[in-house]
Amino acid sequence: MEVTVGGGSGSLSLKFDQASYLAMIQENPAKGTYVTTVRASIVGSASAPITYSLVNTNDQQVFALDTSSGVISINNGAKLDFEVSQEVHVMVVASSSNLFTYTRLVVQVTDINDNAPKFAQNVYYSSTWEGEEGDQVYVTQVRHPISSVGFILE
Ligand SMILES: [Ca+2]
Ligand SMILES: [Ca+2]
Repeated sequence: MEVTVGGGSGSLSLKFDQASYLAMIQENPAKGTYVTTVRASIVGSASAPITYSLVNTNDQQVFALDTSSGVISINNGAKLDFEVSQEVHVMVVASSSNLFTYTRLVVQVTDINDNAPKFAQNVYYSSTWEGEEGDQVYVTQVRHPISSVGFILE
């Protein structure tokens, strides 16, 4: 995506290094966690300073952006919840004098086991036999919606 605005800049245009950016982040990241760095440059000859900003597609302030370096980090990581959404899209704008362009950052949220297991029944019955080989006897397996939990009787 390349946008040239205004008549004063001749053939100059502003362009992001990538058409879109992709980052993978574990859910519930800590504030300050690095996400990615976006970078745009002026195509032509000018070397004017470039300012970056986020387009607020939501008001949750999930991400923070350094307006001069293009470094994107986590501001409010509690909103990145794998169980709610596995992918978040953010629009980033670069501008320099009367030039601007934008790109898309796609953040893929990866799962961590952050939910306490919920048991489907209150009591589990299981039996073992005396004289079982080895010191560990596998008793039963309890399933909860996300993963299965095994219990070892020692
Ligand atoms: Ca979660
Ligand atoms: Ca999870």
